[in-house]
Amino acid sequence: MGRSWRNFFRRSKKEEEPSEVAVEAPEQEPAEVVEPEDSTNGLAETSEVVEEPPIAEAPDGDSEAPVHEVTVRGTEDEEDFAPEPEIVEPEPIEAREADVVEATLVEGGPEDEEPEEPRGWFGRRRRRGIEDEETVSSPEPAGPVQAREAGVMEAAPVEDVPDDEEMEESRGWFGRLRNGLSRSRESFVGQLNAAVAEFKDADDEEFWERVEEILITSDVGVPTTAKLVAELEQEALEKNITSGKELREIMIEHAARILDKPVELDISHKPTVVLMVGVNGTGKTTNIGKLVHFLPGNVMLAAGDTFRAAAIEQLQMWGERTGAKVVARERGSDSASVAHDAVEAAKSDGADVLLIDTAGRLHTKVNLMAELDKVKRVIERQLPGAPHEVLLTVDATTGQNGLRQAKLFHEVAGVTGIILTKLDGTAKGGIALAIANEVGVPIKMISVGEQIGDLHPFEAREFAQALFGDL
Ligand SMILES: Nc1nc2c(ncn2[C@@H]2O[C@H](COP(=O)(O)OP(=O)(O)O)[C@@H](O)[C@H]2O)c(=O)[nH]1
Ligand SMILES: [Mg+2]
Repeated sequence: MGRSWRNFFRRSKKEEEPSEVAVEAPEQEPAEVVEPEDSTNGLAETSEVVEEPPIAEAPDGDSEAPVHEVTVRGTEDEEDFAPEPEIVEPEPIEAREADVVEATLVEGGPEDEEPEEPRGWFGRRRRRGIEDEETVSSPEPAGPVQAREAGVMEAAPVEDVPDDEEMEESRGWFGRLRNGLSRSRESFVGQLNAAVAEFKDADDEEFWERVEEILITSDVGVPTTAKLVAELEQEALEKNITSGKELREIMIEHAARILDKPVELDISHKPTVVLMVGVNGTGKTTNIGKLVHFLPGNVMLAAGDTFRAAAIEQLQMWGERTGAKVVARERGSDSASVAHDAVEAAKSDGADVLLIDTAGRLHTKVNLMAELDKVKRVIERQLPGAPHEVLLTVDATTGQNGLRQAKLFHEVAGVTGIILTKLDGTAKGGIALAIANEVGVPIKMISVGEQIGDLHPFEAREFAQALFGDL
């Protein structure tokens, strides 16, 4: 089974009351979803600067700006964006839940072996004497794989035994995840299926080349494909694998290993400050709204996207729906000032978690860095050690562009976790592998639709199973 919200949040010891953490939130559409206004086609690399309101000096530590009121002026969007990524209407929930599929358990392969000379595409390139900047790193030792625990529940410590409600939630989620990933599965897994059906033995060079081609064109990317195929080929040779079915099991195992990273969200501080960053349109505000439903304790929101039309109302709407207090200033204000006010308010109100939205405009790296840096510094000054988590939303539909964004934001803002969004509208689910392998930041949550229940903690094996399973 997958990871539930209950064991997703790391809380301070005295708060760890197992009884009432994450109750499954009601599945309702947002009353009014603000039209997606922009695209996520990567950050501009040029020195062209998008017009922006002047960034005011960082507010003083003791500045008192009473700001729980908002005046919004102007409705048109001043931003200059590339075309919107295609978003497929999510299927109705009933249809998704009808298609619940049990996760089948797969025996793990060897976990600690160091690969010898890499084989596959990378090995072949080496043998051909082609230099490559990308090095194939040895596989990380597999951590505890959550999904396997379902099969050994008797042996697990008592607190790990999921209750009926969690089991139910997990099954429902897996069906939804599978559905969300159906476009990815149909596209590249469909092709892999055809290739694997013809698999006979691990010495077949053409077969491995075909697999590499499919993975590379499915946004898994060159370095990660090289690593994955080298590992697969090696294991298939060692174990003398001859059937497509066994090969698929190894594939799931190795993909899960690449994806498997610690995903807990640290909310043990009081208040815990979570900064949400990412390019416009990738899902920051919507996923803040969804996350509020699952977070235990008293949650406060800060409308740090002061630039985009309607961003403040969008967050306030989520505040109304969830009962979370929203700290905001008028549009065009300095977002660092909003962050400042919000941290003050969270401290004085005794909030447990403060989620801060940001703008993430498509502009230059220098400006992005200056802006995020300023917001972070202001937060740190108000509350040493904060922000405790910096979450980055990456829109899966943008494929390799999303990977570039993740690298850049991590460099600029020190990202602690990624929320991979819009996996429902894309055939590019393979991007998760590239992100996990190349960015070095765990994917902590994934989103497969616009509804509250479409956000979920990430679980490596479950994801690999949903992506590669049932070829
Ligand atoms: N299909 C789909 N749409 C999503 C998902 N996450 C967010 N969205 C939609 O993407 C659009 C942009 O989201 P928003 O939160 O405003 O992005 P922001 O600019 O980063 O704050 C909204 O219409 C959301 O409802 C998802 O997982 N799947
Ligand atoms: Mg937003």
